[in-house]
Parts: sequence; structure tokens; C-alpha cells
Amino acid sequence: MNRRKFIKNASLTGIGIAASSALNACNTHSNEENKKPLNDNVTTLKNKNFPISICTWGFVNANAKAGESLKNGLNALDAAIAGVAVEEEDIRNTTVGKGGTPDRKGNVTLDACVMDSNGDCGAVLCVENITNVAALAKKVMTDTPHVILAGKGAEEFGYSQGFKKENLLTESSKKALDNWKKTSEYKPIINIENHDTIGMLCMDKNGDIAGACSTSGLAYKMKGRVGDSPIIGSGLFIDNEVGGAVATGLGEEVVKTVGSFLIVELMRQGKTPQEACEEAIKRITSKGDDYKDFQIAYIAMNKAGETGAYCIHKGFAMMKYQDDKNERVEVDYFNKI
Ligand code: SD4
Repeated sequence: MNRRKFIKNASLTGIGIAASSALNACNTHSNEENKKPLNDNVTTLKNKNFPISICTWGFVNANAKAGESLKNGLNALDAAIAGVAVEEEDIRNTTVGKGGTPDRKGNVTLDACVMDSNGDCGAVLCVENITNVAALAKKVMTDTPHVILAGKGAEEFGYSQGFKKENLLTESSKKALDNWKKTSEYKPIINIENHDTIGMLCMDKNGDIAGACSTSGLAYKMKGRVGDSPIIGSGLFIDNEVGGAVATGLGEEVVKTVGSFLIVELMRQGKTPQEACEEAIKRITSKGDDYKDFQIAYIAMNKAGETGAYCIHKGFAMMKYQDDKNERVEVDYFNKI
């Protein structure tokens, strides 16, 4: 059995991963063999149906911005960052960027990450006073020796790179927090409270895939809480040989199954983006009944430009830009009862 067939046949178990790493470490094959994609199942660029942009929830303007940027020749990463910036700058969106809902002490703290088609990535965690945190995550990737910067360090780095200091807490967020404090009941309401994190996947004119994810996290979270959105592999993962995935919803549960990485690996094994998203949701719902109280949604894209999405509860939609059309796609869900 050759190396690629062996990896394809190995499931996502410790043995599969360990064997893959070991084989990588002591590979005796030629360099040409090493350059080939690990997965023969993934159709590569068969139909030139890109550029494509998809994003979580109904962010028409953000997805249009990304799609049109791609059409004008922008690369996948910068298009995704331009797309999510639309929501980061919109104070009406209370779960991303400026105007984001604060933690229970009144601090608006933002999380974001980006990943490009070379497999490089950057992330910022728990950042205050800077609106465009996905762009800041790219700066961490390109202008530091690190992948992640958190809190004050990320903020100070942002100012050194020319990012503006802004007050992200709006009057209406302040009022909403005062209202919440009357009961201080921390109970996310499915699809109503805490949704609207933006995760975006773009495929550019060259067929390269990149993505970005940006959020203010869960409303009235504890001070210092970080969710899945800036965690590479959980909130976002890209492998340009295979595809990409992003998550939205209760981050604690996404992190426990490393959801976006899982979806990309399932696509590597031959699943369609739709099948991979469904399997990743089932990993969560099969653990017990807790899923009834929270929402999680995934969207994914493969190298052939196919897309998929799935969620736990009714009410999630994905935006899709392709062939000059920017459409809202209602997403199928697990909990039909
Ligand atoms: C988080 N996943 O911080 C984010 C929240 C979210 O839609 O996606 N809301 O857990």
C-alpha cells in the first residue's frame, strides 16, 4: 500500500494521525511525491466556478464586499478580511467588532483569526478598543514571529501598526447590560442572543482558499473568556489542498470537538462539505441532550468549489456569492423534533 492510500484509509484516529506524522518524518519517497495532495478524493479545480465567497448568517453586505473584491482580483485572504470588516464596523451588529455586546463587567473584548492558503495563520484574543481585529490577526501573522497575541499585548501591537484606539461600547449596549444585571442570568437564547459571529471562506480567481473569523464572543461572558472563533482548528481551519470550514455558535462546544479542523479532515477523506458539516454536528449532538439548549453551525467549502452547511437548530442561514450572485441559503438542521 503506498503512502497516500494508507493515509486515506486510516480514519481520524490516533493511529491515523500518528502514522501520518511518522510517515512524514521518515518519508523515503521523492520530492515530487511529497508535493502531491494527500487526498486523491478531492476534486481539484474541475469546474472553474470560482471566485466564491461564503459566510455565516445573513450578512449580505459583508459577503457582497468579499465576493466583489474577489471578482476584482483580490486574493482570498484580503477579500475575507475586507468582508468581515463590514460587520466589525457596523455598530448595529452586537456580536462583532464595534458595538459588540460586552462581558459582564462592561468590557467589549474581541476575538479573531485568519488563515491563508499557504497554511499560515494569525489570531488575537480578548482585544479591547480596536475594531478591525481580523486585520490585526493578519498583522500578527505577517509582522510578528508569533501566531497568537492576547489582551493588552495584542492591543499595543495594534497601535504600533497604526490601528486606531476606539471606544467599542455603545450607549445601547450599556443599557442592555444594565438591564441584564437585574437578573444576571447567563443563558444564551438560541439564534437570538449571542449569534452573528462572522466566519468567512473565500476562493479567489486562482482557486486558492483562505478565511477569517471575527466576534465579540458570548454576551455577558466572564471577563477574560475566549471562545472558539480565534482558535485555529476550532473557529476556522483552511487546508488549501482540501478546503476550509468555519464555525459559529456556542464556542465551548466547538472547541471540544475541534470542529473546523474535523470538517477539513473529513473532506480530505472524501466527504462532501455538506456531509462533513453534518458529521461534525453529530459529534456534538451524540454526546447527550445538552445540544437542545445551544446552537452551533458550520459552513465549509472544498477545493472543487462545492459548499455545505449544517447546524443544530432551525434558524441559521449562510450567504453565498458565486457567478455574480449573492444569495442567502437557508441551512438544514439536526433537531427536527
Ligand atoms: C463564541 N462562537 O465566542 C462564538 C460566538 C458565536 O455566533 O459564534 N456567536 O463562542
